[in-house]
Amino acid sequence: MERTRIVQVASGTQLVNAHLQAHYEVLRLWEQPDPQGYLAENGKQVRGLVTTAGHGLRNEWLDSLPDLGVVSSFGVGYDTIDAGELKKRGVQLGNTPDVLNDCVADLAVCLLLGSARQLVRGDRYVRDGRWPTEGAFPLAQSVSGKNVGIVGLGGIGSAVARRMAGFDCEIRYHNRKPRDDTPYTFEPSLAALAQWADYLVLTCVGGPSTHHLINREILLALGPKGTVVNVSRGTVIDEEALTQLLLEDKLGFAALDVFENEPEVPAALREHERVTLMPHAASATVETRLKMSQRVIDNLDRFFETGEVISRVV
Ligand code: 8YV
Repeated sequence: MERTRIVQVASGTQLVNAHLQAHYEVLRLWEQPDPQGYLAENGKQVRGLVTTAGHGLRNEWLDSLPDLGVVSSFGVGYDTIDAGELKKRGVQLGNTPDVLNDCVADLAVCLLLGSARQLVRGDRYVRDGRWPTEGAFPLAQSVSGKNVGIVGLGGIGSAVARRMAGFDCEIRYHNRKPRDDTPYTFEPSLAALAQWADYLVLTCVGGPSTHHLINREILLALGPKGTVVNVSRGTVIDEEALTQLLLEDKLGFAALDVFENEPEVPAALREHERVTLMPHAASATVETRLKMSQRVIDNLDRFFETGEVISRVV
């Protein structure tokens, strides 16, 4: 039997690679020095495309893929994929929401606590043998009972809120619209939320709608005792303003999993002692990556079986 032809943009997890290899005719785009030219020659009869939130999909490719019906992307974010363009062309887009909410929220809390209690610095202090000679470590910031502002109360934001409520924190949130299914207080003004919050946690979507949402004004409102935690997208924060305000001591702390120009992180952030850094790893546990992989596979297979992906963006 002839196999369905798909394009794989980047090598995936073992599970994804093995499944695709076993069930589809896979065009491995990442091995092509000229992806555009390769697709122009081989794109006919391609019915599916598998990519990741990080690698996305270039609109220029689409004209070479006239038979494309489905895009299955590894990750919940799809800011690197033009969902509107796919919709226009009648191509379904599937992503991997929900299965990673707990895992991403865990890392947000980990970053928040780690930054507040200076976990990384403390570890280094002990390892470097400074404790016996320099004595007690500088005092940190408390977490329990503090104010936590959440920017983007979706599945991940709600999971962060539940966790921080367990630390007796008061939770407020800013969204495009208030939600009527949560116990948390809606704050229509992002600046007012930042002013109120000790910890401002970003769990909103990326893309043009949130580009530099967290700008100089918002960071100034958060202030010299405030902490910004970002597990959303690097583009949500004006990174230059963030760096500047940290250097001027007008912003307290930053705990970041994502950056504007990943994997490049500006030296000023890497060298700043009140910054905690992670290499975009909020969903990167064995268990969660397995669930995400399975959803990528299920979205694709289900589309070819029923005409509908499971987790449909468009
Ligand atoms: C992954 C992510 O790092 O889900 C997302 O949107 O950013 C992360 O879970 C990403 O999918 C890897 O490309």
